[in-house]
Amino acid sequence: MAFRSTIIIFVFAIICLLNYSSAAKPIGAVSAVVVYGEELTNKDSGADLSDPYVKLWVDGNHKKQTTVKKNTLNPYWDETFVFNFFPGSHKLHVEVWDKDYNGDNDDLMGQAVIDLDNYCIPTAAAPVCDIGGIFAEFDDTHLNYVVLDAKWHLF
Ligand SMILES: [Ca+2]
Ligand SMILES: [Ca+2]
Repeated sequence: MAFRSTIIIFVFAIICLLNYSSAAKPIGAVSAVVVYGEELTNKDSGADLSDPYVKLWVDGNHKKQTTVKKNTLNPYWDETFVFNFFPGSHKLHVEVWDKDYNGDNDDLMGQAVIDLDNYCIPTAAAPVCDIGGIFAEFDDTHLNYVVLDAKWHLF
């Protein structure tokens, strides 16, 4: 009986610990607009073009994603996403995927990690930081990119 109680207390302690460690409070929010992509990679064959969508997240947040734009390498989304930001984690992750409908896994078309600190850092004195347009380039050709428009602010 005592052993059982010990286990229950132990499990309870672990749950409390997990809750505590995941309870870091956000100090602000990032608003990111996925605007459009240009000259993206074709990951379909024959006469078909990729069906791109974007997954994006800021460190400490769940992934979010845009709608799928069918059969295009120059998609236009204009979709807005809001993320929390936490102390010390300020990277915006961007992945473009080709949706496949024939039962295959979707194909990764490109990915980029954007360090928001390189653009500007909101402070108590200037709590809104308008990053403006960001090119998420997926190779060095100056083609194959997604344009985002982002701002972040402290609560
Ligand atoms: Ca494909
Ligand atoms: Ca496809």
